[in-house]
Amino acid sequence: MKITHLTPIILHAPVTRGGIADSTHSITHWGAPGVAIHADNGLVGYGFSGTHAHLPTDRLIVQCATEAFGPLLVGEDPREVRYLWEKLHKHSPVLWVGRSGITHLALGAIDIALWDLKAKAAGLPLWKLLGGSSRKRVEAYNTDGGWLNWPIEQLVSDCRRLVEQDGYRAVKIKLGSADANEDLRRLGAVRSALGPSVRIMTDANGKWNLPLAVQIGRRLREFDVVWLEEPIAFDDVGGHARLAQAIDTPIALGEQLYLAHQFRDFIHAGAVHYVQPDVVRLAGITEWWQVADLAHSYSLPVVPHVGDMCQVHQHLCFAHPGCALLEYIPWLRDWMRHPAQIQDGHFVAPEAPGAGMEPTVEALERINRI
Ligand code: 0YR
Ligand code: MG
Repeated sequence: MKITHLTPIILHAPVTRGGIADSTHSITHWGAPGVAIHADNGLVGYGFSGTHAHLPTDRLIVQCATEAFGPLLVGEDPREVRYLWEKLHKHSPVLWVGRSGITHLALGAIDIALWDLKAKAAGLPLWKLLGGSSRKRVEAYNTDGGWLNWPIEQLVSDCRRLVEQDGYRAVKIKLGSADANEDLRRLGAVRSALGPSVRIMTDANGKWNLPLAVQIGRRLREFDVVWLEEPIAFDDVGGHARLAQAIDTPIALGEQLYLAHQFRDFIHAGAVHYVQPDVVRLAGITEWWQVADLAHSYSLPVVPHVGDMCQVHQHLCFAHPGCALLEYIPWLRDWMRHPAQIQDGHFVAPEAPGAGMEPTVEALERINRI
């Protein structure tokens, strides 16, 4: 089996109700720039990054994947994915210009597409190829009711619907409002509406400085919050280590870390409790697995961030022993051939061969018009 060529793909999927915001970003679309990798036996592997759908940067990512990395892959056997990852990551002229950022996102999309091909060639869903079991329980927590631009009434009714109608037992709400007291009012309203047994996660998307994070972080105890996510700048190891000493609520982070080495530094410093590696921010499944093993060896739970809109991570969660919980956001579901299925707040193990990011035929037609 040999790779013949790569083709670029850019998906831009609308978000819920036309626009969402957290404390640092407002977006109307979720971006999935990526690649199709074609093999000489007719199989096609798909892999994507996850972005805020800014077309000029999405073009750079797919161009890096197809034009810079692509020629290094042609003629190779895609099933030798770990070898190819090393080849692209360590011994390529592309990495001379970028150890993270666009080159890393491009490599991530390629790595996912290679694993997709490997799983398709084996005729297996990725979780099975990786040794997982559909008997494992992987719970979903839902982030799509908790956006910062929802007025408090909408926030409360969305969270109620997710729990009472849709069967989720855990939801995440965004913090980092201009007025920190407003954050506490919103959190309090959600806690009273949902009652004591539903788990609530919080995410400040890096908005605060350290003293404010300590101040608000200490108040979170009143609301029995599972974790406080990205309270301060996402790459500040020392700041998070100090915060972890100062508050009771556990810290979650990782969605913006590019490198396994960065996770090592956070974990070693005691600066993170819930580890949130993202297969589309790290360089794909290959690097994600290293981070998950590392976190697991420190007895830290691995709760992936949903940059792939959970299509790949669900496979990884059915296979990795550190995973029992995964974020869910539905924006890509109409664009994927086999969208993730959730029943009673738990993922249903996908049966289709591959790594889970194959677009629908209609999505592929829409792409050509971007
Ligand atoms: C919007 N999940 C997150 C979205 C989300 C972000 O900026 O990208 O809120 O990825 O923090 O935990
Ligand atoms: Mg987050």
